Amino acid sequence: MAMLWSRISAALPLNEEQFPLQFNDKVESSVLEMLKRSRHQLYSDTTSASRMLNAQIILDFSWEKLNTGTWRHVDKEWRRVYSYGCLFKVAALCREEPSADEVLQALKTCDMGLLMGAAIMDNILQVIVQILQSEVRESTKEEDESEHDQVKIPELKEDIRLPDYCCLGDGDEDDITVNAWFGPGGTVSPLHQDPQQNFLAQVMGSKYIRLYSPEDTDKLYPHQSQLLHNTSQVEVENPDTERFPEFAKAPYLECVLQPGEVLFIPVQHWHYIRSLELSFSVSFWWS
Ligand SMILES: O=C(O)CCC(=O)C(=O)O
Repeated sequence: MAMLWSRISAALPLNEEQFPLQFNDKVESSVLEMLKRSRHQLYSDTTSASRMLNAQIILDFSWEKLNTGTWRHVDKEWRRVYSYGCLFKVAALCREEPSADEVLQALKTCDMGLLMGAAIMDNILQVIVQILQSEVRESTKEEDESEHDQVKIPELKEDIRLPDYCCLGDGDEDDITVNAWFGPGGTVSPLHQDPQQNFLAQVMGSKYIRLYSPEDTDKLYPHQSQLLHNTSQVEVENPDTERFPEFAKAPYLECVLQPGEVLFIPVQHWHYIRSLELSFSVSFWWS
């Protein structure tokens, strides 16, 4: 693991002056001070305990912010602060001859930053994940592959190819949005519509799906608020018939999507989805 820190530090800015820390005024000055302190520690000698303590304070503070209120209202600045916290924690873990366990902790920390944080410094956490993964691969080459269960986010993305069908439209390939949907049986996506054509590909497990035409929008009782106007208020499989009397009159199509199958959901068509078991699907939105 001796070379690990030199590979990670090569991905970092050369010195403190070149290391960006810019936030808007949503981020309190006390937090900015902690971030600056961690940045300073990155380029100076101190104990790894002290590095870890500062990083953990940043992580704990921003984690509170990420978990207050609904996700869509979380300010992106706090997601960036969280990513910086992850970066400083990885540095604290990997700086001095890390054990195999510390490298795995660093990997998990990067994964959390990639999932919950926002991209910082040209997505440096992604770059560090790749360095850490090659380190883990090298140091465990002789062991049974099945013993390694670290999350492989970049690899997962490389496994997904855009279906040729997405080229049927006039839209640019860069405008195709790929989303992965992973959850246990019983996970429900409430009835909603989206502004693009969609190919929903089922990889693992099966899903019950209902489609309603946009022509029947009036019978589906979309929320009034601007934010949720694309989502129905009706609980599709247990509708409140007194509040939503017209819902039962809306015709629909239904199916169970099985692994290996792809469902075309035309633009603006309302869809309700319930996974029947542990399920993984990928959707491709295109125009
Ligand atoms: O599979 C799901 O649960 C939701 C998929 C979906 O809503 C979409 O692809 O737009």
